[in-house]
Amino acid sequence: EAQRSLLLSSAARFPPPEGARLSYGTAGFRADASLLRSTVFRAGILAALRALKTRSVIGLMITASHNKVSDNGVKISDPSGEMLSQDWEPFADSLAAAPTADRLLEVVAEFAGLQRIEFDGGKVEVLVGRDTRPSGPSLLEAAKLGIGSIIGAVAVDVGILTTPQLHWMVRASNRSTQASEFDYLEQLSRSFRLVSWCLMDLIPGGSESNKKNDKLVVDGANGVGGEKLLVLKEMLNLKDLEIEVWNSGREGGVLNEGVGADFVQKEKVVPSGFGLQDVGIRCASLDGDADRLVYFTVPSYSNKIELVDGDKILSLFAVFIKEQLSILNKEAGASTEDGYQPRIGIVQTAYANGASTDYLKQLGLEVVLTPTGVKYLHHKATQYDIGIYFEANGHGTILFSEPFLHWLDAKNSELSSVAEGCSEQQKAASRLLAVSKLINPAVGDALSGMLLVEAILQYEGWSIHRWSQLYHDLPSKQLKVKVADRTAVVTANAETEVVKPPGIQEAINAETAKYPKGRCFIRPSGTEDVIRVYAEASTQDAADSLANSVAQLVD
Ligand code: 16G
Ligand code: ZN
Repeated sequence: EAQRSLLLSSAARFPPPEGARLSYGTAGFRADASLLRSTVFRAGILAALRALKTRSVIGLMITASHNKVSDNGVKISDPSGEMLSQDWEPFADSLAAAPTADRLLEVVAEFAGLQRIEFDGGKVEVLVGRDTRPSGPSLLEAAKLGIGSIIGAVAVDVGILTTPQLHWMVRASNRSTQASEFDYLEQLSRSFRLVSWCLMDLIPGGSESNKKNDKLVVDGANGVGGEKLLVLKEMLNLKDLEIEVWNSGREGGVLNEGVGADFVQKEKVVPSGFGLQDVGIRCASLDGDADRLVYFTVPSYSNKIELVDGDKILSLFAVFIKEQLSILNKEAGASTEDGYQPRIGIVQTAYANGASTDYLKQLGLEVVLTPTGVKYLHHKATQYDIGIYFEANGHGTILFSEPFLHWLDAKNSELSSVAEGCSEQQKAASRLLAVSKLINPAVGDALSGMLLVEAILQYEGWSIHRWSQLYHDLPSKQLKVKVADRTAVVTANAETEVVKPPGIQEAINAETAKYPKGRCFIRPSGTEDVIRVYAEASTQDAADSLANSVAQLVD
């Protein structure tokens, strides 16, 4: 009864926006910030119920990532740091859509009954983070009131964070390890030092020769990532690598405007603040909430960058891990009898450049595609001992299974007890263990991903150009088409095939067949009211033309 009246009275303050119907899309609710107070309040209720149901710490992140500064959004992190379990999404939608406070109460009561959620006064926490958007503070208040309207749930304001920091903190809280933002930064800098040490000092045939050249210039998208990187840089106190941060937000530029990983990857143009002074230098770009990372170089002759996207980061990680595993296995052949063969899985989406998929398959790796959206890729990657996933847009990470890590640990100690000095095999085990500590296991994380890229490039002794030449991207083109109802398009096979409306796929096939190395697919966006078109072919003109003709089929 107390619960009912508490919920009713707070809900009355947050009527849903008129004429807007929001849905928990690929990455939570997202809209113009002025429409979001009611939705964020309700997301607070959702997070509180999720915390009661799981009896764990849950996260609520207020961000619209790479979208424009006037937008905002909200998404929930599950106890493991993963995205909200998909079976709760329909409930999120009904909560957001409830037209009145009374109806909201009914929706909550019904769902709580169904899920057997008990309001027994047990205390649970929801960590609330936000990015640097000016609408953040007001939405934070809405989230806190939503959480506070469920008895037993407590909102903990963890301040301005990157999305991956929040996911990491939720995961760490539930493993009762140190879980503050400082702990995150500590873990990153400590494990980067460990990785550098393992990769440099344990490098095959010596170390010093690889420590050279090194400067990295980072575009912080005028968002939270740039600011956090500046703090991390202080903690790292690197000698062999100079990190410069542009667009940190401290200089007053607008979030995501002409800057950031999404802009760089889609437009392939030099971000604002970068120019001739950066020619030939290794550059990286984060998105507005720092869960995406791409690299690039600035050529001297044009404002078109040379892009090193998520597919290439994935390839770099895959090459390195495969190398270490084969060192382990080679010598293991003779000396070990456990016969354990870890399974590596590479997870991509249909947006992965065809050249990357071919390259990875040629390395003998198992490559699978999932639909777009971190939740799909992440889930697939958990099914391997080492699952490496990346979207071309730069979101991705490496997941190590618990049994594999135990095996590595055991291997590591076994080897150190038998070998005189340090065998190649033991070095490989140490390297992999170090990597597992650096990389964020909850979600793609631009900061930890960047540190790993830097360590591997040093280890391999590769410049960004050498890295970029692992394979050559096929020219590609992306378009979006505004449609009345994007849900009319239904896809299958990881979005590579249209099943509805009938006939379209045949027409796409017929167009695609006209182009050498042609590949093309369409899919409804999960974040905007559009149908997206992706085309690839052997020349840029061909890719453009294929995309255009398929876009006309959709119109
Ligand atoms: C969201 C997804 C991202 C995906 C993008 C596709 C998460 C955390 N983010 O930003 O992975 O690439 O949506 O957008 O899942 P679209 O559906 O509009 O093309
Ligand atoms: Zn993002």
